[in-house]
Amino acid sequence: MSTIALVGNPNCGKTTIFNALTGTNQHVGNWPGVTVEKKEGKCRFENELYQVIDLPGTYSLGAYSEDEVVARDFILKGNPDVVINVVDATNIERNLYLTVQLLEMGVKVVIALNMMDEAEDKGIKIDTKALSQKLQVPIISTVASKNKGIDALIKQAIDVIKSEEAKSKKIPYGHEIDKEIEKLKHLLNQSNLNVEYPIDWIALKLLENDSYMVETIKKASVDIIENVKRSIDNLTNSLGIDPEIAIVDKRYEFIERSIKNSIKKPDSQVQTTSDKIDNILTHKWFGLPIFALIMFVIYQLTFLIGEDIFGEMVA
Ligand SMILES: Nc1nc2c(ncn2[C@@H]2O[C@H](COP(=O)(O)OP(=O)(O)OP(=O)(O)O)[C@@H](O)[C@H]2O)c(=O)[nH]1
Ligand SMILES: [Mg+2]
Repeated sequence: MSTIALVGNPNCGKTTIFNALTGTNQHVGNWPGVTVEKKEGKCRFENELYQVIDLPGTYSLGAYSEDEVVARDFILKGNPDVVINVVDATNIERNLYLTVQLLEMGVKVVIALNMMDEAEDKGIKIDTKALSQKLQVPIISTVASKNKGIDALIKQAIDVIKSEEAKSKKIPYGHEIDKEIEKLKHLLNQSNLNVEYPIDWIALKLLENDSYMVETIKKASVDIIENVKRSIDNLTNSLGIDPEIAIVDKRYEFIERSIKNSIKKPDSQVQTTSDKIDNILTHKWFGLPIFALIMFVIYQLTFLIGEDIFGEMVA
């Protein structure tokens, strides 16, 4: 049975999509060794069953929090056949940081661009076709809370499962970092390591000084880790900053370029009805008189209603 994993930032709608896909056919437990909740379920599409896993919300795939480690370990070791990356359309730049990391890992990804109703309310316009071309990932717009787009999403995910192997995406990190990546790749290729991750990604993670990757490679070759340290020192000297930070910057630059022509935000934020009411109620001059008026009306009502009830009781 093929496995579909739901991955995304906290609160972007993963569980809502999970529920829409699996209905009552789900099971909640814990991930081994941690207190993080594990949700698994089954989804039937065109008479075939798929296993669906709802992973904890995470902004990144480093090794900093339990949630991050659970999500990342499942993607690396659980070998999902496709990852549905749920992206909050109202906060696309921040959400795409995780997307970029998934693409770098070389997993098969479909983006569920969720909260499209809220994005529309806020006047955010997204050209999903252009964005999909830039990122080279299929994108399906969804409003999970209203069950919109869910069928199209599962269909797309299955198409991707059946498509050819995914390749890890290369983001340009600039000449200096790219050069060190190439050096490390060469070393990794020569040492015939028995690890199943893409070589580009291993080299990148080593330069990021990622604790999990450093430990994994150290077991196979201490020599490579010595070379990594040298590469990091070289880069810190030439870039003037820690390569880990430089890599984060480059990912954000890539995101900026990708969304430049596909997302339009309103010049001034569109005001929702609740914003408009807030503006009147908290106005510098009218705020207090309105407050006094409301209190007066409540006071009068209390007596009017009170008199009616008690008046009748006494009578
Ligand atoms: N307006 C709107 N609300 C949504 C949409 N999808 C989900 N929500 C709401 O957003 C909130 C968070 O949704 P969840 O599905 O719990 O999000 P999550 O990603 O599982 O959150 P964590 O597990 O905490 O990371 C809930 O109140 C949902 O009803 C959507 O497309 N539009
Ligand atoms: Mg959830």
